[in-house]
Amino acid sequence: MPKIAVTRWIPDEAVKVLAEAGDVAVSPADRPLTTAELHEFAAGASAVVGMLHDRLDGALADAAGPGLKVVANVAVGYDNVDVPALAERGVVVTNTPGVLTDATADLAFGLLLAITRRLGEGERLLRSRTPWSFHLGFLLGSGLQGKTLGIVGLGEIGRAVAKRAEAFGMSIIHSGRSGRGSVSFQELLERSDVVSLHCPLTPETRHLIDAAALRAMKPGAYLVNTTRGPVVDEAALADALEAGEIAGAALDVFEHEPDVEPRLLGRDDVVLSPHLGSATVETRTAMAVLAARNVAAVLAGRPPLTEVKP
Ligand code: 8YV
Repeated sequence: MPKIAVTRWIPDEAVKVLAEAGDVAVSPADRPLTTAELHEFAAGASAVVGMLHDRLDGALADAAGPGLKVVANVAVGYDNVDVPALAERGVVVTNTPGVLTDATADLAFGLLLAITRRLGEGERLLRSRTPWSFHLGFLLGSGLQGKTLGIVGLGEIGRAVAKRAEAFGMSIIHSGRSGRGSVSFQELLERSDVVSLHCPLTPETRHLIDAAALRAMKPGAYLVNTTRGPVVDEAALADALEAGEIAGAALDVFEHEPDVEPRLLGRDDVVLSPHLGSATVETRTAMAVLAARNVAAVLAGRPPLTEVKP
């Protein structure tokens, strides 16, 4: 039976699918493996099921050995995977598009509501047992109706966020190449009341939101990030918030994940969640099962369901 190395806990439903295709070894560590541990764990594997915190590259394939056929990333993003290096070694790469679109769009919209309606601040106020009473000027947020949402990266998740925003009476612009609402990135920054990031992390999008981009945003605007942390220059974001250049930010992902820029942690105009975009029972199960089906297909000599082409 081929060895299938799974780098972190996955739901039983996915283990069952994998168990029909090979001998499944799930890392018992309740943390990301170090590179050395990952390489040792993958030795002799025909398939590696990896997480977004694993570096899945040529060195991993070399450590696994010539029997490695497939690397299945349990995420739609694959900036942690060196696809060309794996392709060179004849290894198929797969990801998990589609199944996490709604969950991630829901979380993005939840963060948007949390930051514009100051829910984090309100929660902290109550939990700190601070005395309060209702009054007309208390913890006022910013309404969404008639406001403009700027979507950076109009893929499946960006479109799902647009759909939600339309239902809330927002108008949508995006920096996608064409179609209704398409504007330049610069115009998007200048016009949006909320900028929501949905582009993948690539060399081109690393620090796309830098000091200049933040300066171009409206002073009353908010930033929402549910893609990858390094798309935002976190130090520049802290500077921009300190200088009052934007009104707030809601972040599910971090530049140096799991660490968070310390200056953001103490700010009331920041809402933070620990990479929960796809974190529902249903979605995480669907992601893991899709990854497992990809592995099973490749090991059986069939084409994978969702391949990342080099
Ligand atoms: C996240 C992800 O939960 O699949 C991915 O690539 O990172 C998602 O599952 C989401 O993008 C973060 O909000």
